[in-house]
Amino acid sequence: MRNRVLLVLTVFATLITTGCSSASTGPIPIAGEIEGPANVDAAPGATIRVVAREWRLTPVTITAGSGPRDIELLNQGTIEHELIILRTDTAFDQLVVGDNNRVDEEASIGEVAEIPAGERATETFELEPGNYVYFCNIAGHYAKGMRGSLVVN
Ligand SMILES: [Cu+2]
Repeated sequence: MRNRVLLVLTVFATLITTGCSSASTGPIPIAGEIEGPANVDAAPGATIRVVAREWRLTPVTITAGSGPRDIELLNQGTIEHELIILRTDTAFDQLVVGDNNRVDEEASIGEVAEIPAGERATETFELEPGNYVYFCNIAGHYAKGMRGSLVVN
């Protein structure tokens, strides 16, 4: 009898532990406190975090040093989003949107592919000095405001 109680307690404790550990890697809360400042001067070597929501990306402007940089996309919206980085001297809100409601990605230097709401993903980008625009290129999202400016020194 005592062994059975112990077994039940062990199973219960395992379930609680498993539940907690999966929660920490699962969806993050959609809360305001993670969204940072509108303009970021990225510290050398630090991961650059971009928060996606409908219909904006935060920060709106990023300044960073050149070299390999990790860029994290954190989706705090309610639908799927992505992050495309395009090298261009065009202002971040003046890119041409095609008939498909998307921006031409030909000059893209890389992307963080679509991630579901509540998730995050990081990619490493080789940033050379220059002007870039980052945006979500799911149809309609750029025009609705999901875009920002990256200047690499
Ligand atoms: Cu989007």
